[in-house]
Amino acid sequence: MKHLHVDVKQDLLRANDLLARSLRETWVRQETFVVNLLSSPGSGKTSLLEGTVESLRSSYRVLVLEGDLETDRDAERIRARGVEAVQITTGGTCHLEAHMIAQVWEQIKEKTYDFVFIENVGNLVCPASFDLGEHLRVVLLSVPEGDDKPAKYPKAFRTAQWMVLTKMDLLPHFDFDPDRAEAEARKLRPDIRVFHTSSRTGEGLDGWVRALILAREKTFSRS
Ligand SMILES: Nc1nc2c(ncn2[C@@H]2O[C@H](COP(=O)(O)OP(=O)(O)OP(=O)(O)O)[C@@H](O)[C@H]2O)c(=O)[nH]1
Ligand SMILES: [Mg+2]
Repeated sequence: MKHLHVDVKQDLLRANDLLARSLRETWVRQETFVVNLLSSPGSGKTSLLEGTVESLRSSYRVLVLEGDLETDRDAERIRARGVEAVQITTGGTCHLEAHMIAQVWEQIKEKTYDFVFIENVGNLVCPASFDLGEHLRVVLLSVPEGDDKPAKYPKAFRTAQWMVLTKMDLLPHFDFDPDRAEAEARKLRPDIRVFHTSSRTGEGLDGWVRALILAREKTFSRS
């Protein structure tokens, strides 16, 4: 039985990866840059996205897919910024899977976007195993969570190209060392790119948005 369990999981992951690959091919054709955001509950994913879409919306076509166990509150927060958002409620599943994204894409396939942001379900473990076809995976770590988290939840930090240290305005109140968090993450992924942001003060948001625009251009440049 133990082996059967493992095989089922492997099959599931293989099917997910095949579907994710086909989603990525579609998005490359459409020049849609897709970003998958992962973090613990409450690390500031929606807050970061609120500021991000606000900056991008005048020049780019932006869509946000919001993954949650229940409620469409996060999608409402994005819509309040004048940007399209689709809520995917997983009804208990602790991560998004490629077939959930594919279902959304079936509905909206006639429309194209420059940026799609996928806010994964708040969880630092499960989402790390599921490729959603994204071009860029970003893990968020907030100051109150502690700088030891990369070592404790390695897969999220090993599979993300970028890490955002969020809630930097809270640094004076917590025993959090950004350099230690970065060093811990680099042990898992030496080339991880690190941003420092605060959605409260706006610190670091311009640099983060500029980096996203450049990453999109680089992905679709035909040099
Ligand atoms: N001080 C401070 N608080 C923040 C910052 N960003 C977010 N918060 C607060 O942290 C809480 C959670 O923020 P969200 O953006 O909802 O976090 P999330 O990661 O989207 O949460 P889930 O979707 O539930 O996983 C809210 O009360 C925010 O106001 C920040 O930069 N500084
Ligand atoms: Mg959220």
